[in-house]
Amino acid sequence: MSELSSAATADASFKSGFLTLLGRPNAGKSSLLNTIMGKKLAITTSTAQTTRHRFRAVYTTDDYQLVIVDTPGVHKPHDALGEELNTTALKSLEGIDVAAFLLDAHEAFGTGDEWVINELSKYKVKKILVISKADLANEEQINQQISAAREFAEWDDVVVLSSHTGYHIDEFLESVSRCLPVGPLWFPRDMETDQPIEVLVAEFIREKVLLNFYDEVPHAVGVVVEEMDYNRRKNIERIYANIYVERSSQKGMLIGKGGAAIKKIGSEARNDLETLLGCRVFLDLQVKVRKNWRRDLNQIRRFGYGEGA
Ligand SMILES: Nc1nc2c(ncn2[C@@H]2O[C@H](COP(=O)(O)OP(=O)(O)OP(=O)(O)O)[C@@H](O)[C@H]2O)c(=O)[nH]1
Ligand SMILES: [Mg+2]
Repeated sequence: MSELSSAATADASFKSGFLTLLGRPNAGKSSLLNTIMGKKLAITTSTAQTTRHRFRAVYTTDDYQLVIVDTPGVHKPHDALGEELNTTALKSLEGIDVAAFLLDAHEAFGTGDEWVINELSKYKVKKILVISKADLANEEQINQQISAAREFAEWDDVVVLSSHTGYHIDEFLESVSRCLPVGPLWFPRDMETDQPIEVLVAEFIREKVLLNFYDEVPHAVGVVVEEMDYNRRKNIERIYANIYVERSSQKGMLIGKGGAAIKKIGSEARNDLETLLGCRVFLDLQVKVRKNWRRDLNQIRRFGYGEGA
């Protein structure tokens, strides 16, 4: 037994386990993860299919350790990328303790939600119904969502919350922790995510591309960090990354007139990266064309999205 786990199991009431966040694209899964963690680790945008990795964050208190698995939104797939994202999300239900199904309080309950709940019902896990974005809905809407979701499954608990205002976040964590089994500290207390730093950096860059261009290139964008080089004396991280798009017209758009667009993306990403890394950042971004990469499973995995991630 490792030192870490023996220290934790000395306390017989310490609990630990896995929570998967599941729901349709845009339901607010990554925002909930960030609010629980108290900082931005996962990227969030108002476009569907923002999350492409099965992203794990580790939340540790004096009483329990929770591994939170953020997943890509589950939806009817249109291409190989979509299928891969579904597989990634559903696979993360295997061997976990609790699943939270997020239902947007102000979006009408639809067949997409029904489909996700049916998938979820196939797994033997504790199930919490989360009505998200409570700040955007009234009581009647919220009650309608709860009744609709109750028609399709039995829920161990129901929590109405808002990641933006912090409403009922503590209640949600209490509810989850009640479902956790007694268990050891699996990860060091100060560990926050299992993602390599290159993946976080690539995701932060992709978020800025989506925020600036989501009408034009929503899902055609893939980002790969080629190199990161930290200079201790200058306390500066040099980051070289490629942004892949599917068509040369998209490349032109991302670069912009005289490079204005890519400069804007770069400076917005740099601000966030300096917070994430705690040092100055030099960011070199190149835009490249990789035709039809979303239909090519090998390419999707080379980017690190989906199943293999
Ligand atoms: N008003 C409000 N907006 C929210 C809340 N939580 C999330 N949002 C917004 O909803 C949008 C989607 O949030 P995400 O957290 O990216 O959703 P997601 O479920 O991770 O989406 P995918 O990764 O695409 O599946 C973003 O614009 C968020 O700012 C909330 O509590 N209140
Ligand atoms: Mg997400």
